[in-house]
Amino acid sequence: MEDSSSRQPLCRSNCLARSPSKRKGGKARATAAGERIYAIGDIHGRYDLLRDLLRRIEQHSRGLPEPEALHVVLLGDVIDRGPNSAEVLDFLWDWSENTTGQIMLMGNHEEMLLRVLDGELRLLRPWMHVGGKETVESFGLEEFHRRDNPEKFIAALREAIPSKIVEWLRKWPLCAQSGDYYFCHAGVRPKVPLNRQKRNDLMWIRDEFLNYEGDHGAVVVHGHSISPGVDIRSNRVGIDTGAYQTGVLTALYVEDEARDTVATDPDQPSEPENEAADTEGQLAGSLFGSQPLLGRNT
Ligand SMILES: [Mn+2]
Repeated sequence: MEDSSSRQPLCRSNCLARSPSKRKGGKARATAAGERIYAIGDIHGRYDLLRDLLRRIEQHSRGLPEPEALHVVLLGDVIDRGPNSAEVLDFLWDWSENTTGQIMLMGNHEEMLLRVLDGELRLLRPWMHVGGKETVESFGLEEFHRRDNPEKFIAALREAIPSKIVEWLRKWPLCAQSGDYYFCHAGVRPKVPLNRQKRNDLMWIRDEFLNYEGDHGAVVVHGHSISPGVDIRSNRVGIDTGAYQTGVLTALYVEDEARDTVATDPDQPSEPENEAADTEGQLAGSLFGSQPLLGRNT
């Protein structure tokens, strides 16, 4: 069977692949025709929640008619703070190798890691304090202390993180768009066209974006700023529900004019359907093997 999701790719790197559909006053916002999208908020090293949420997404998607194209968009900050960043990256790498249709967007935490690896010594200590400590520990290193030699530490970090992962991380795009929906990690600068947004704003912006009530040209689906539940506004939808602390990792489902949320429940973790197959190292195969969530591998 032909892979329809790779035939109709969501915009990846230049944010220009699809222009918003024409809307006449009051018409509901819609994705590009036939695109089913699940956008996932900040995972922050919670491998357990990522697996749980993907099971729920698969179930949600199975309950709907077969889509023309299916995408999972990760809104960045997959690492730091939580305990299992190495596993998260390893899983996402395997998943990307085995199926198509997922899009990982760069968050400010991925950027910090890359800048540290590129030798930005002054970032080391601040990064440790915002969750870099947990990431380096997940790769088997001890956190960086003031007394440590930063060059040596970075050399050890370069050894610890597989270079294929680092080179792949560097390629993560900053945004994606489908119809009236625009996806990025932090948000956009108000009054600047979506195709002229700056890298720094897309990954770091907060109040100027969060407090702006005007139209951005598309509904911006973002993470980065934690809200107690899905933060639905007319011009944006925030889905960072603070997973690393709350145990609630949230996904927004959009397809044509439909919208829904799928989230983990800290009181009721979802159970793997096939415990034996659902073990480390077989993730992509077991989750999506018989009934792939993303793409149809031939
Ligand atoms: Mn962030």
